[in-house]
Amino acid sequence: MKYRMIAPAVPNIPWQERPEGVKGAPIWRYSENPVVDRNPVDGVARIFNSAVMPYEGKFIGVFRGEQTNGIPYVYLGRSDDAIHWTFDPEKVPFVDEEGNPFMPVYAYDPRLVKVEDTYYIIWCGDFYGASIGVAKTKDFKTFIRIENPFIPFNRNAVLFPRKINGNFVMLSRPSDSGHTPFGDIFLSESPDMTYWGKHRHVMGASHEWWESVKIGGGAAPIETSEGWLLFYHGVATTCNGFVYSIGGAILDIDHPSIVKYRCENFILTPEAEYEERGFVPNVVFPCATIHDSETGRIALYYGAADSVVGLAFCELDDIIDYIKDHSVVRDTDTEIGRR
Ligand code: BMA
Repeated sequence: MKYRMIAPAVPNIPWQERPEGVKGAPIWRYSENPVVDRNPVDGVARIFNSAVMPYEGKFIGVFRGEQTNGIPYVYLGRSDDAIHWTFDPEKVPFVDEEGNPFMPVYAYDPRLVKVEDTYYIIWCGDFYGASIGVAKTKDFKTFIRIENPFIPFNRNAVLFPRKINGNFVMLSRPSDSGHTPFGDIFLSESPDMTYWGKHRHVMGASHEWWESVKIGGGAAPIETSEGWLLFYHGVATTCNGFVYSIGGAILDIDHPSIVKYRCENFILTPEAEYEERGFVPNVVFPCATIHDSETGRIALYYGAADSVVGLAFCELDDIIDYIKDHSVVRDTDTEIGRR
């Protein structure tokens, strides 16, 4: 391998070889997509925008379950192969730091990131307006909500998988109370997951047409020898509404508000029937990767059309080279992001 992934090996990563005829970015969809179909749990109409990771030799995940009353919550799922998932029938039972039940009003687009010995679940929820909720667990039995990191409005929060310069680091996207016709990715640091500051601008929309309305964090960044590999979402507007694609960028390893490379082309855009047709058509929304440092294989999990979960595959060397070969960065990308 040309580049290195600094992460544990995951020998049982789900995988399918690259088929003939992949055009554009070197990424291909799992032939049996979607991996989670409609009505997966009693009382849940759709599971999409969800995050999974290796756990005790198998896989675990936090899933956005749109209940039949329309309210989204986080559900826990487990899998032996990261393709066939079994979901807990009940919502994740969040508690406060004293152990009392403390359920969010709603929770969507969860991410799951392990930092040191703790797993953090991050979602978008109501804090007198849409903002970011966070909980921690060590055993996937007790889920303790900790302080909300930001005031409204904010969405698309993604934690880095390790501290950088001694602090936790989170990407987020300040927004409005509606469907937000703007949005850049910012970064914030915390010594303790309670107090957040040292806010920096990472990168903005308006770069290319497919991401000209807004962008937001996607999967937790992957540490590599070239920097942090970030799959994020970019939004275009059309006469039929928003179109969500997946983009790729590489952030500086020690100062991740500096964008080293940013791919001018999308990595994945709605093309498959289950991406173009659904509750919200034309959406591919990345929330997690499973990645294997031994082989450089990456399995990317994304929500499709706010209806189902899709899976796509790529290899570290190819995707980094594609991002570098098609990189266009502007001043607002390469500067430290403080004004
Ligand atoms: C965003 C979020 C995502 C969703 C997308 C498309 O604002 O709500 O959960 O996938 O819109 O509807």
